[in-house]
Amino acid sequence: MKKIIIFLIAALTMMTTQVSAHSRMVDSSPKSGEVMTKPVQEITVTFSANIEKVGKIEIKNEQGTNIPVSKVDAGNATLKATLDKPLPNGTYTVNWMNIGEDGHSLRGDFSFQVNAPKEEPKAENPAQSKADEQSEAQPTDSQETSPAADGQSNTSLFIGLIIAVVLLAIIVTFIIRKKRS
Ligand SMILES: [Cu+2]
Repeated sequence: MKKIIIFLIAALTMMTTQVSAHSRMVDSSPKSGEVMTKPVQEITVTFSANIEKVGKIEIKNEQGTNIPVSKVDAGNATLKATLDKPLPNGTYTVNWMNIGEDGHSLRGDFSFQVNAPKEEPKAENPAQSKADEQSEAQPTDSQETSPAADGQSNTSLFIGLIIAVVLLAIIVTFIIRKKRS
Protein backbone atom coordinates (compact mmCIF):
# COMPACT_ATOMS: atom_id res chain seq x y z
CA MET A 1 0.00 0.00 0.00
CA LYS A 2 2.81 2.40 0.90
CA LYS A 3 4.51 1.67 -2.41
CA ILE A 4 1.33 2.48 -4.33
CA ILE A 5 0.96 5.82 -2.53
CA ILE A 6 4.60 6.71 -3.21
CA PHE A 7 4.17 5.75 -6.86
CA LEU A 8 1.00 7.88 -7.15
CA ILE A 9 2.69 10.90 -5.56
CA ALA A 10 5.68 10.50 -7.88
CA ALA A 11 3.42 10.18 -10.93
CA LEU A 12 1.41 13.24 -9.89
CA THR A 13 4.54 15.32 -9.33
CA MET A 14 5.88 14.35 -12.75
CA MET A 15 2.56 15.25 -14.36
CA THR A 16 2.39 18.70 -12.76
CA THR A 17 5.96 19.55 -13.73
CA GLN A 18 5.24 18.51 -17.30
CA VAL A 19 1.92 20.32 -17.63
CA SER A 20 2.69 23.68 -16.05
CA ALA A 21 5.42 26.00 -17.13
CA HIS A 22 6.26 29.33 -15.59
CA SER A 23 4.50 32.08 -17.51
CA ARG A 24 5.75 35.59 -18.01
CA MET A 25 4.44 38.59 -19.91
CA VAL A 26 5.54 38.51 -23.53
CA ASP A 27 3.33 41.13 -25.16
CA SER A 28 0.54 43.59 -24.57
CA SER A 29 -1.97 45.66 -26.49
CA PRO A 30 -1.36 48.58 -26.41
CA LYS A 31 2.35 47.81 -26.17
CA SER A 32 4.49 49.40 -23.48
CA GLY A 33 5.27 52.99 -24.52
CA GLU A 34 3.00 52.85 -27.56
CA VAL A 35 1.16 55.96 -28.75
CA MET A 36 -2.32 54.93 -29.89
CA THR A 37 -4.00 57.03 -32.58
CA LYS A 38 -7.22 54.97 -32.39
CA PRO A 39 -9.63 54.84 -29.41
CA VAL A 40 -8.60 52.25 -26.83
CA GLN A 41 -11.33 50.30 -25.03
CA GLU A 42 -9.53 46.98 -24.53
CA ILE A 43 -6.24 46.21 -22.85
CA THR A 44 -4.67 42.81 -23.35
CA VAL A 45 -1.62 41.27 -21.68
CA THR A 46 -0.21 38.15 -23.32
CA PHE A 47 1.84 35.51 -21.49
CA SER A 48 4.32 32.82 -22.53
CA ALA A 49 2.23 30.09 -20.88
CA ASN A 50 -1.36 29.61 -19.78
CA ILE A 51 -2.70 31.47 -16.76
CA GLU A 52 -5.45 30.74 -14.26
CA LYS A 53 -8.90 32.25 -14.82
CA VAL A 54 -8.32 34.94 -12.20
CA GLY A 55 -6.68 38.29 -12.62
CA LYS A 56 -6.92 42.00 -12.18
CA ILE A 57 -6.13 44.98 -14.37
CA GLU A 58 -6.02 48.54 -13.05
CA ILE A 59 -5.70 51.55 -15.30
CA LYS A 60 -4.80 54.98 -14.03
CA ASN A 61 -4.59 58.28 -15.87
CA GLU A 62 -1.91 60.96 -15.41
CA GLN A 63 -3.72 62.30 -12.32
CA GLY A 64 -3.67 58.83 -10.74
CA THR A 65 -7.44 58.40 -11.10
CA ASN A 66 -8.66 54.85 -11.69
CA ILE A 67 -10.37 54.27 -15.04
CA PRO A 68 -13.54 52.14 -14.65
CA VAL A 69 -13.05 48.61 -16.01
CA SER A 70 -16.27 46.84 -16.93
CA LYS A 71 -14.85 43.34 -17.43
CA VAL A 72 -11.64 41.38 -16.91
CA ASP A 73 -11.16 38.08 -18.74
CA ALA A 74 -8.34 35.75 -17.73
CA GLY A 75 -7.57 32.41 -19.28
CA ASN A 76 -5.44 30.58 -21.83
CA ALA A 77 -2.47 32.92 -22.17
CA THR A 78 -4.17 36.30 -22.01
CA LEU A 79 -5.48 38.74 -19.45
CA LYS A 80 -7.91 41.22 -20.97
CA ALA A 81 -9.67 44.27 -19.57
CA THR A 82 -12.67 45.86 -21.24
CA LEU A 83 -13.29 49.49 -20.33
CA ASP A 84 -16.65 51.18 -19.81
CA LYS A 85 -15.83 53.65 -22.56
CA PRO A 86 -12.93 54.46 -24.89
CA LEU A 87 -10.03 56.25 -23.19
CA PRO A 88 -9.74 59.98 -23.78
CA ASN A 89 -6.38 61.28 -24.97
CA GLY A 90 -3.69 61.10 -22.32
CA THR A 91 -1.06 58.91 -20.70
CA TYR A 92 -2.15 55.76 -18.87
CA THR A 93 -0.47 53.30 -16.55
CA VAL A 94 -1.65 49.68 -16.46
CA ASN A 95 -1.12 47.53 -13.36
CA TRP A 96 -1.91 43.88 -13.92
CA MET A 97 -1.79 40.82 -11.70
CA ASN A 98 -2.78 37.20 -12.15
CA ILE A 99 -1.72 33.62 -11.40
CA GLY A 100 0.18 31.41 -13.81
CA GLU A 101 -1.03 27.82 -14.29
CA ASP A 102 1.98 26.70 -12.24
CA GLY A 103 0.47 28.60 -9.31
CA HIS A 104 2.99 31.45 -9.30
CA SER A 105 1.50 34.90 -8.94
CA LEU A 106 2.50 37.39 -11.60
CA ARG A 107 2.32 41.14 -11.69
CA GLY A 108 3.66 44.00 -13.71
CA ASP A 109 2.92 47.39 -15.14
CA PHE A 110 3.40 49.37 -18.31
CA SER A 111 2.20 52.66 -19.71
CA PHE A 112 0.99 53.90 -23.05
CA GLN A 113 -0.50 57.02 -24.58
CA VAL A 114 -3.70 57.77 -26.43
CA ASN A 115 -3.47 60.56 -28.97
CA ALA A 116 -6.47 60.07 -31.24
CA PRO A 117 -7.96 62.77 -33.49
CA LYS A 118 -11.17 64.05 -31.89
CA GLU A 119 -14.49 62.90 -33.38
CA GLU A 120 -17.86 64.52 -32.86
CA PRO A 121 -20.24 62.00 -31.26
CA LYS A 122 -23.09 61.06 -33.62
CA ALA A 123 -26.65 61.96 -32.58
CA GLU A 124 -27.84 58.42 -33.35
CA ASN A 125 -25.55 56.74 -30.83
CA PRO A 126 -27.41 57.48 -27.55
CA ALA A 127 -30.73 56.19 -28.91
CA GLN A 128 -29.03 53.10 -30.31
CA SER A 129 -27.29 52.25 -27.08
CA LYS A 130 -30.58 52.67 -25.22
CA ALA A 131 -32.27 50.24 -27.60
CA ASP A 132 -29.39 47.81 -27.07
CA GLU A 133 -29.78 48.04 -23.32
CA GLN A 134 -33.49 47.31 -23.57
CA SER A 135 -33.05 44.31 -25.85
CA GLU A 136 -30.33 43.04 -23.53
CA ALA A 137 -32.53 43.53 -20.48
CA GLN A 138 -35.40 41.46 -21.83
CA PRO A 139 -33.60 38.07 -22.09
CA THR A 140 -32.31 38.57 -18.54
CA ASP A 141 -35.88 39.02 -17.29
CA SER A 142 -37.09 35.85 -18.98
CA GLN A 143 -34.05 33.98 -17.64
CA GLU A 144 -34.95 35.09 -14.15
CA THR A 145 -38.55 33.91 -14.43
CA SER A 146 -37.87 30.56 -16.11
CA PRO A 147 -36.04 28.86 -13.21
CA ALA A 148 -38.90 29.86 -10.89
CA ALA A 149 -41.41 28.38 -13.34
CA ASP A 150 -39.34 25.19 -13.49
CA GLY A 151 -39.29 25.04 -9.72
CA GLN A 152 -43.06 25.42 -9.59
CA SER A 153 -43.72 22.65 -12.12
CA ASN A 154 -41.26 20.44 -10.23
CA THR A 155 -43.09 21.12 -6.97
CA SER A 156 -46.51 20.34 -8.46
CA LEU A 157 -45.09 17.14 -9.99
CA PHE A 158 -43.72 16.18 -6.58
CA ILE A 159 -47.05 16.90 -4.85
CA GLY A 160 -48.85 14.85 -7.53
CA LEU A 161 -46.47 11.97 -6.92
CA ILE A 162 -47.07 12.11 -3.15
CA ILE A 163 -50.85 12.13 -3.67
CA ALA A 164 -50.54 9.13 -6.02
CA VAL A 165 -48.45 7.21 -3.48
CA VAL A 166 -50.86 8.05 -0.62
CA LEU A 167 -53.85 7.01 -2.75
CA LEU A 168 -52.12 3.75 -3.66
CA ALA A 169 -51.37 3.09 0.03
CA ILE A 170 -55.03 3.70 0.95
CA ILE A 171 -56.23 1.39 -1.82
CA VAL A 172 -53.77 -1.36 -0.83
CA THR A 173 -54.75 -1.07 2.85
CA PHE A 174 -58.42 -1.21 1.86
CA ILE A 175 -57.88 -4.37 -0.23
CA ILE A 176 -55.88 -6.07 2.54
CA ARG A 177 -58.57 -5.25 5.12
CA LYS A 178 -61.30 -6.56 2.80
CA LYS A 179 -59.44 -9.87 2.33
CA ARG A 180 -59.02 -10.28 6.10
CA SER A 181 -62.65 -9.64 6.90
CU1 LIG B 1 6.06 29.95 -12.31
